[in-house]
Amino acid sequence: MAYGRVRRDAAGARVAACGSSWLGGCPVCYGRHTVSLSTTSQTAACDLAAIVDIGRYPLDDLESSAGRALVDRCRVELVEVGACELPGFLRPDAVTRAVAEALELKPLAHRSVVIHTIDLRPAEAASDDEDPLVGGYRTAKASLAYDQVPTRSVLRAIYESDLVSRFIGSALEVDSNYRMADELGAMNIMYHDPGDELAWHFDNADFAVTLMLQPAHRGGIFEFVRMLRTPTDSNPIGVRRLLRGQNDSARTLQCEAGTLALFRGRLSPHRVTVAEGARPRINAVLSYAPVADARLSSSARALFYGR
Ligand SMILES: O=C(O)CCC(=O)C(=O)O
Repeated sequence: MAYGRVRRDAAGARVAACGSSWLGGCPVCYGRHTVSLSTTSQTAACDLAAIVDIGRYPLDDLESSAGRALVDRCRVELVEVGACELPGFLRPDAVTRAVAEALELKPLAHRSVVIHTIDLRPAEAASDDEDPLVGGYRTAKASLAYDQVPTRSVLRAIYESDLVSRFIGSALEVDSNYRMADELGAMNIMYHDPGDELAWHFDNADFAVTLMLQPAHRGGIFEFVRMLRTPTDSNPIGVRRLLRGQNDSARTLQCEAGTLALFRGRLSPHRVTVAEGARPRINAVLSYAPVADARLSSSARALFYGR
């Protein structure tokens, strides 16, 4: 995949796609863009620079040595660790705004408690004694669908940026990386109130991209076991051991507020431990696909969003 290009003015300074200097944000076009569900970028580089720490993470100049080093670091971590964390991806004031926006929207989120297998198939009931591979495990959370996230929000500006999509595609070494075309599932805000959790699961997609806005007061920790399966070995013995609590090789991601995390979840089981304390865990899940028109099935929509 080609790295992104940066524009320069006559003096050679870096300029945003809108043409103005992006350092310190763009006073000309910031906040005026309109966004809609589209595979076309709706976020100018100057808008992004006011939200993402472009100095630390040069998404607008991936061909530079710093940009190449960033992509290479992500690729190495994704192979060696199975996940990659970019702390401070979101600027602190953007985190504050995004949390305020998310808390205002929280009453609209769809709350679900689902019992499922580790392969995300519906299960009849939670069970301890039967084969853990067919047993049910509890996932409880509330999800805000993409069409409920307002047009001029911090999270839409990030998700609808081509620079972000291109960087994620480069880091994950995928040939084509499109924002998902699903009005509900493309990008979600997830809320974990006290007692909520995500049970161990393997994803249906190759990778997941999350952006932490507010960790739980206690708990709500992302845990994963790198490559417990391979494309040719579903490793039922190893998976049973994990579900019986006999695998102590799980790693955790720190996921401080503002951290972008990339994770290969199809072969590496992962969970989010029970959230505790008064402060809800809030993060965004950004969904991408190798094709331009990827959508959820109607059953998945009903399960995740209740409509
Ligand atoms: O909320 C998280 O940190 C993890 C989300 C997750 O497990 C997933 O998207 O598959």
